[in-house]
Amino acid sequence: MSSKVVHVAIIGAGGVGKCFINQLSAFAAKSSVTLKTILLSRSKTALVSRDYSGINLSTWESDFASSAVATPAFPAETLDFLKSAPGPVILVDNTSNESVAAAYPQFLNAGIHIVTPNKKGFSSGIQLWNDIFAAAKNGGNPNGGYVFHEASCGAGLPVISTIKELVETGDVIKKIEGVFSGTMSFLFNNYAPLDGKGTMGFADAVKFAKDEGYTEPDPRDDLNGADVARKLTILARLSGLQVEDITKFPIQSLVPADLESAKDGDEYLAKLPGHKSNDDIAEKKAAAEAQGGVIRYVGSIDFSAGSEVVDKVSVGLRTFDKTSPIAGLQGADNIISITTERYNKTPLVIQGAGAGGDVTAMGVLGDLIKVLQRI
Ligand code: NHO
Repeated sequence: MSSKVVHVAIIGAGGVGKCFINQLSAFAAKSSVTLKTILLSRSKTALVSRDYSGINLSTWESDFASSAVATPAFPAETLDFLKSAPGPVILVDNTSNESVAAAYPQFLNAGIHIVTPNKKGFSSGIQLWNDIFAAAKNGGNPNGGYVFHEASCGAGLPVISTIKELVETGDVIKKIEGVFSGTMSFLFNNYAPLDGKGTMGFADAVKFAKDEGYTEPDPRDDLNGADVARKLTILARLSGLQVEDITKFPIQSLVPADLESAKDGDEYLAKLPGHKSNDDIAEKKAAAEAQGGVIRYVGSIDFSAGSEVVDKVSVGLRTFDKTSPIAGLQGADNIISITTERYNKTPLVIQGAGAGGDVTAMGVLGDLIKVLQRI
């Protein structure tokens, strides 16, 4: 008996994409479904299996290096190619590209399934969120494709699936708070460690986090708080709070205003030592220590606070008692604490590595497996 064939199109092969391809390759070798990767693209060049027979994943890196095939135009050419596949297609978006995310509704409406760690589709304007789920099978369109985005918050940690299940089973979310950024976690765990022995200045701690590979290529993309704000927007929407976009609640940026215009991450890192903003953060660190606490960069959604999004959602530095689980985090770990009607006295807590290629790719492959189980 021949096995079912499912086609996979992978857009983006950077840090997460490479890990994903390795994991997919190992999974495909033991899967009862025949998985054929028909597209593997980066911004400029691609591998394309025009006859839909599948790309050889064991040699993809060398094949890619010698490929002169231009990446098919997106979305039109890519959509036409995928729609003509002789069977179901799962599109894996491993980019952080906003225009790729903006085209999800078209792909879903064509019955193409989407799995992605890209936050843009789910944390930009609410209209895109509504359009994505109106087009998706798991949003009510019987002819649409499935869409899953577990790794858009907490990498491979089961944050999104847990919140969805709480809501679907009739629980009511009261509060979500925690450390949502692996970069910010690593930065503050080193800058303000529990033992009070942090000797690095803030600028050195930022550089250390960058050198250890934890920050985005331009560290300002983590330090301005937008990454955490995007994750909170996703969780708030899943919990039933209509957040229009990330401009609707306060975000404490740790990038000083005059360094926002630095031309790139290198210029920012070069100008940060000696900048007055380091003294401001050092003062906050000292004030926290004087109270027996430490500063951590956190996000919070308190569904009972006030009546507007601006009252309920916030992102920024806060002081935590040294005995609190948030203060005691290690490395680049995330911790997400969810208080609900059911988990009322003791919140449900999810904790573990929240950044990095392998754990993020695991969330994406887990989503791909969810699609395979449903089609
Ligand atoms: P890269 O390494 O920049 O790779 C992006 C790839 O996309 C490149 O190959 C580029 O050529 C390709 N690309 C861009 N536009 C394209 C286009 N139009 N067509 C074809 N290819 C295109 O990015 P990463 O690190 O691999 O990230 C990929 C996605 O995963 C991003 O959306 C990112 O936000 C998401 N993600 C990454 C991580 C992580 O740890 N690296 C996490 C979650 C999601 O949980 C993690 C996290 O939040 C990290 C965060 N910085 C933190 O908590 O500190």
